[in-house]
Amino acid sequence: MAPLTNRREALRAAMKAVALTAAIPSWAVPAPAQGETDVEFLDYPKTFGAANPNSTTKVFDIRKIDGLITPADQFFAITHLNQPEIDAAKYRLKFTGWVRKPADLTLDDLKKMKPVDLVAGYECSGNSSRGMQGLSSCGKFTGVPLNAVLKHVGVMPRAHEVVFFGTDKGAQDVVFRQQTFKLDQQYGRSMTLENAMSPEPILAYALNGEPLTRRAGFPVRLIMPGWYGVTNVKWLSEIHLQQDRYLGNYQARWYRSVRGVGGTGEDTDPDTQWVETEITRLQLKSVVARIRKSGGSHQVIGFVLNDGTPLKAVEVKVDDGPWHKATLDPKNTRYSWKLFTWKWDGATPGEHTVVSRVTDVEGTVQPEVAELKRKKTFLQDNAQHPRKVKIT
Ligand SMILES: Nc1nc2c(c(=O)[nH]1)N[C@H]1C(S)=C(S)[C@@H](COP(=O)(O)O)O[C@H]1N2
Ligand SMILES: [Mo]
Repeated sequence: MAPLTNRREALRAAMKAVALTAAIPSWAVPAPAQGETDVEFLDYPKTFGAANPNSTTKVFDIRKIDGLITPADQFFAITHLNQPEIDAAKYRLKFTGWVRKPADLTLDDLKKMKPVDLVAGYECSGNSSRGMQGLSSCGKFTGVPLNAVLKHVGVMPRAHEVVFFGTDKGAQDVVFRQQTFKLDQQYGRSMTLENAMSPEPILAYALNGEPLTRRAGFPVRLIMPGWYGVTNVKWLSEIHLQQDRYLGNYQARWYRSVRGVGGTGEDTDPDTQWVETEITRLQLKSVVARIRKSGGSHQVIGFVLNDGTPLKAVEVKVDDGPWHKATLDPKNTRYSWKLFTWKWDGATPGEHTVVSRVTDVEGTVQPEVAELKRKKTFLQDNAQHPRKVKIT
């Protein structure tokens, strides 16, 4: 990557070039001015982001946020099985099960249909303070609405469940009572027909105006805006319509949430109910991502992820001080991540804790860490995340 100063010069030049067009969200993160610096976060582990050749996980360093769109080469990635290399010319997307015309669509067939752009911000459901919130990104995807494609192939009345299979395949543990089978299975996820026919999901073939990279699921992937990343099946090979629920590994076992509800709050309380659910819609979350020093003032920048419900407020708190209302970037869209900023005046030198909290119009408030105490699987951790910073 180019040194920061060169990048800044390049950015400034780019900003001039695009003048008042909407290409760069200059509001939330204004063009860097002379003498602006990033405030140091003290909470990153030394090994953060270090390239591990054996890792199939790629994190996005959220301290680098400089606009709504994450560059494709910095986009986070999770790969559970292999990363298929697919020849676009030979690519076929199969439609099977309760469809009127079982079909094999080519990439060109899809590209001939009316395209839509969708800015979608999402995170892996395993994203949390443990990984410095680095399993999240936001991009502009281009593709065709899933409902248009399903209408094209024709949905039979028997179909209630839509299953999406990736080309990737690998041995997965299938536990049945005392037995564990190691079975070769494709990556698969499903949703109800009603969700699949809603206007939102798309079969995407481009990210930020370029064909998907291999890591991002070339040539075609599902994007379900407002849902956790696990739904966004990459290297899509087959869409299968069936009558009954699909219980594949990544739908019903590896990814699920288990939390205690009711009773006194103790696990042993007989009134506790253990609620087990699938991983679908993004739980309301906000994170402080970057802090910039400009003259005597500081700008706190962060993002919100959620299911698209309009937001009521984002607030920021320093140490034990009061909550201050942050400002949302007018360029945010319903399913983008929502950037916010708050001007921190009078920051004193030394170490501080900075935390954000988001509330939506339904009255849902982002929980504190302690409120998620009864959640057993670490997924869907949307707790407030106090950040440690050093003001110089
Ligand atoms: N085919 C396939 N699709 C997949 C996965 C996978 O392992 N195989 N990982 C999922 C998970 S768990 C996440 S969080 C997202 C990550 O999307 P990204 O790699 O584009 O960031 O992809 C999802 N789609
Ligand atoms: Mo994930």
